[in-house]
Amino acid sequence: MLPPSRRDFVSLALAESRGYTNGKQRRQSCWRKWKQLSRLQRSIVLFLLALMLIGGFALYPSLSPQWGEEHKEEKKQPFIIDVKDQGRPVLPEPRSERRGLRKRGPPALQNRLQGRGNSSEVRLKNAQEEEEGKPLISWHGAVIEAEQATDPNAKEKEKAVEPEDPSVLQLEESRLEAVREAFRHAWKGYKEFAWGHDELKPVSKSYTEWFGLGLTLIDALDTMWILGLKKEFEEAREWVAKELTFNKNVDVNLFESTIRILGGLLSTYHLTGDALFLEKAKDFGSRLMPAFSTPSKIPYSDVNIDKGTAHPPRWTSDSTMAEVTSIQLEFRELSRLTGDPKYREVVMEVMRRVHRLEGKHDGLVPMFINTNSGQFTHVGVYTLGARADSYYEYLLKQWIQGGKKETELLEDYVQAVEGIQKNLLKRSSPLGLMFVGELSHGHFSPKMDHLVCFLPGTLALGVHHGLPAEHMELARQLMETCHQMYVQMETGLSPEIAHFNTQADSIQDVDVKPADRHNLLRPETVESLFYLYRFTKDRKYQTWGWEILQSFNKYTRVDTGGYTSINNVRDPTSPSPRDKMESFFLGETLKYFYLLFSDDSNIINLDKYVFNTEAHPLPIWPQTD
Ligand code: DMJ
Repeated sequence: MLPPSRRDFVSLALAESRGYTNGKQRRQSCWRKWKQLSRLQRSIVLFLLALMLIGGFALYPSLSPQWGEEHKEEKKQPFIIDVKDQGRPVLPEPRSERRGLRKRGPPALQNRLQGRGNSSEVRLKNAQEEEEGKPLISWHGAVIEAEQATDPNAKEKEKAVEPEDPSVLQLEESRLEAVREAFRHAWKGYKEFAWGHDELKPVSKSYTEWFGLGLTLIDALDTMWILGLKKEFEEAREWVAKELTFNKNVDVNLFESTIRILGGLLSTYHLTGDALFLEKAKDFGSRLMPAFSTPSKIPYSDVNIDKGTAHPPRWTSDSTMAEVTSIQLEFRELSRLTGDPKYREVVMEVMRRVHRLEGKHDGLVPMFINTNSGQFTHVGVYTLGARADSYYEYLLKQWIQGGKKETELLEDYVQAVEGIQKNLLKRSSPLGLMFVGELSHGHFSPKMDHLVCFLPGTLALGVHHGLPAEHMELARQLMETCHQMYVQMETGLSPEIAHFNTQADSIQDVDVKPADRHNLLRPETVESLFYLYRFTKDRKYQTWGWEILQSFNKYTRVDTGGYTSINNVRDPTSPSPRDKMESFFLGETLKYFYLLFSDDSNIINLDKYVFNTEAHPLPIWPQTD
């Protein structure tokens, strides 16, 4: 028989191990156990407890600052907007990456760039990647949780491990070849009937002159390089070297010549490394400078590149908003390359003044600005279409070009998107398509220019660079709408302007007024399809683009060479050619088709390049600049 105390102990232990005890019993047993211990045993237990307590306190101070630091570190992470004392939000610099090697050489770039990356001076980490898990705070206080954001790389990562399906590769190559073939056909017409002139008239086999500077040829240079059309590129280079001169007594439009000529020369210089193009860009850029000699510093629309004189259009002293705010990427880049700040200074002065101007409506700008007073004119009319479109595009793109430091640009962009969401969006009937209308003195008009179809691509680009995920949702919906602007037409080609039906009993979403039925071979929808495909890898965007290319081939291709704009997208039996191939068909439309059909995200990597509004890629600046 065990002594009573031992019996108790055993029975308690058994009871505990079977899990029969309640809390009160457990407390009693502990007390009983404590009392059973000898004085020495109790002292040892107490001593050990005291030791543990002291150790705990001693360690605490060394742990606490570490916590503090960790939290500070978190706050310092890039892409979290740091709200400083003055209340002005400051976006910390993105992490600077090591300089990449310049990769230059002859065309057929797309073959040799596989897996190597494009020529670049900076390697920026994907913004989304860097900000993973970190909240982004909008200028208007909304906190955007990073996990809401789409991971633009997710599909690309999937793609990287996807085994190369031969039928997919074959389809890709056949579509790329179809674009090259379309380019060669267009080039054939230009070469035979318009060589060295501004635009081809493919039906009458002649040409038009706008500036008299070989506009189509210059606009198409980097497209040929990207498509790998070596022979054509070399012939064009030869013309630039031997024939192109800016010593000409001609008036050029500041905006159009900047985006097409200056932008085309600068991007070709970057892709090829050929100093000829930089020299030409310098010469041309310096001849545009007189446009900025105005009382308000808001440039005139036209410059005579020989006399060095500038003037507004004959009927007004206004310039259009898009024109004065969509020349910045090119002038800024020219300053960076030449080391001469004057180009950057004149265009940034325009941005500063526009930023400060009263008269915006929730971040939306009027279509005109006066070159004498520097004030907005025609206040009260707001559109994302003609005369305002690329103002919004360049806010975002300048911010990207400069390494995401110029917070006023981002602020204006984010506010403008909020303004679009608040004032310009409506749904059509019967399909419920989200479209961007116009506001005229408080009256909403369901009119949408095809030009507005740049917007899905720009929104998607913003999300890729860290902006709110809800912009991507809007981009997807607007992309669908732009697609419908094509498929609801009998030719499968979009009109220049669409009117959306909003009444519940409508039969078709898109209506077109007789004067708006033309198609100028514009790029905006194909451009946005390219961005949406690059970031989502959803193949439906390629399919939509492929259908558009088929329609261009069916209704706008001229047998003897070239493509023509048409008068009537609603009449497949008589689309009525307008006899003009705009330079942007080669500069933009065909280039974006090619990039859309390519699965190689390294052909013009969007973490290294930003496209100007004429589809000429310019480098995102290295962080040391
Ligand atoms: C091009 O010159 C540019 O894309 C510009 O931003 C808008 N108009 C044409 C293409 O439609």
